[in-house]
Amino acid sequence: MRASRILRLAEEKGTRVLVALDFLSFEPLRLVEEVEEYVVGAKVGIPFVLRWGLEAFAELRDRFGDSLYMLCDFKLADIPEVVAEEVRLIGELGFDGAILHLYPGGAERAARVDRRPELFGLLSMTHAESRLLDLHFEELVEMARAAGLEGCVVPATKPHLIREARGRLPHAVLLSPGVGAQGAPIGSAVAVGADFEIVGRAITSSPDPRSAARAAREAINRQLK
Ligand code: NUP
Repeated sequence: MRASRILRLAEEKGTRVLVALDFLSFEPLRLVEEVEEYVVGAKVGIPFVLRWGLEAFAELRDRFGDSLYMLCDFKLADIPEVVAEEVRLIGELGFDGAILHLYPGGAERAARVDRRPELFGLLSMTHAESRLLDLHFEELVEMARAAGLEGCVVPATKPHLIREARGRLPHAVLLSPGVGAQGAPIGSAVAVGADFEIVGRAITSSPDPRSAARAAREAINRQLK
């Protein structure tokens, strides 16, 4: 199943950038206001919630929910019943999508939650030490496919895995972090088959996040031509 809202917004706005709101050079509403025109969505993770609170997410959702895809990145990993409850609550909060670990049992159970957000399974991680996941890459791909998840997260720092995921999951929406601050060039993940690039510090730690977001959008769009 293809995640629909993020693809529709990407078409309308002409951008494949998802901004990750972990390290912010301004307070959240101000930062998102600066970059809103150039990004398809915003990724909210545990650092955001611990620093700014869920109230800050609610403000973002109320203000930008129509023009931005709201992605929750808590990397869910628990017993299936708890992951299912987490997914349900994340949907109730107004997130469009959620990232989860592909632990056996959890993905299948989460996918059966009624009126749930779209789900993205983590196939690998960007940092070099993440070898355990990579040893099981094929099994994780199969788990995401069998559970019918809308998409997966694949690292821009490991382009061969993006190519492999694209080949094995032709209909999945592939989100790719690891560009910019973590070293992969912005645009390099879509060049090998990712649908979206998750860009954090290259935008959010910049003194001029608006220009950085515009530059990221352009670097990615050049690769799509
Ligand atoms: O493997 C992953 N690597 C990664 O960096 C999976 C992720 N979800 N992320 C997230 O992407 C990470 O939590 C952060 O929010 C973002 C990358 O941020 P930056 O390195 O561009 O600042």
